[in-house]
Amino acid sequence: MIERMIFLAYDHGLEHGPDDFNEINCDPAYIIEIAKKGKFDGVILQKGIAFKYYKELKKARIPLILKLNGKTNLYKGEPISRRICSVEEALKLNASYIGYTIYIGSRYESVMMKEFSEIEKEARENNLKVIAWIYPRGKSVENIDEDKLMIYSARVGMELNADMIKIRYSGSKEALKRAVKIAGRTRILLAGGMKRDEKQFLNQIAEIKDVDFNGLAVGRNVWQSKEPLKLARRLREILAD
Ligand code: FBP
Repeated sequence: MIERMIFLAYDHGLEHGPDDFNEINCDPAYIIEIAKKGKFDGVILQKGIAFKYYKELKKARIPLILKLNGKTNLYKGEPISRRICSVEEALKLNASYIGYTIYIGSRYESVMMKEFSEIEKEARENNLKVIAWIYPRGKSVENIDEDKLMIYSARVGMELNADMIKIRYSGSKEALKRAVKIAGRTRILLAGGMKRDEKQFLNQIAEIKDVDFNGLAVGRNVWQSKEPLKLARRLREILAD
């Protein structure tokens, strides 16, 4: 049976800005509570929250996935996300995984790939696992079929020696099967995307549950929900089914 994980992503304050948050979910302590009570396999944070809420994280005993790069959405050029945190800091924070985003297809993909490969090497030397967010972005990929891009993303993560690859589901189950296959021994996680109607979101996961992907790294669909713990429970039930 395939091992499945569900990570709670909360790096949006940097990537999207405060518009993603309301008065409740803008509080990192609230998210750490959800991660704990919702039995998530880890929480994905940038270093600011990880350092400032270290005590809460430690108490909750939730594995930390520390993002080492990031950008804001104010910048509108060809996508690039540079390193803003080190493997050394990840070790100080007792992170279980480090995460890094690569925008494949961007004019700057080589910069991110090089940075990723240095980080990946350092992470391995320190027994840290590596999750690569592989997101096709930029002018060059504008007219390329979504399924093709998802499958290519999966292979890129594998070629770069990531332990897990976070990709966006294109909406085609057949393409997802191919992406899982093409990623070989590298595990596939699916991002959640924008907040959707909960039934619709859960139905989509239920439709693909028999594909051998390894889980979800989901953010907005959980912590923007009025009942995040209920949603988390349903997700776990569906994936374990
Ligand atoms: P969601 O489940 O909310 O989509 O989060 C997944 C994620 O990859 C986050 O880790 C990241 O902050 C965000 O999506 C990036 O979103 P965008 O597609 O706008 O770059």
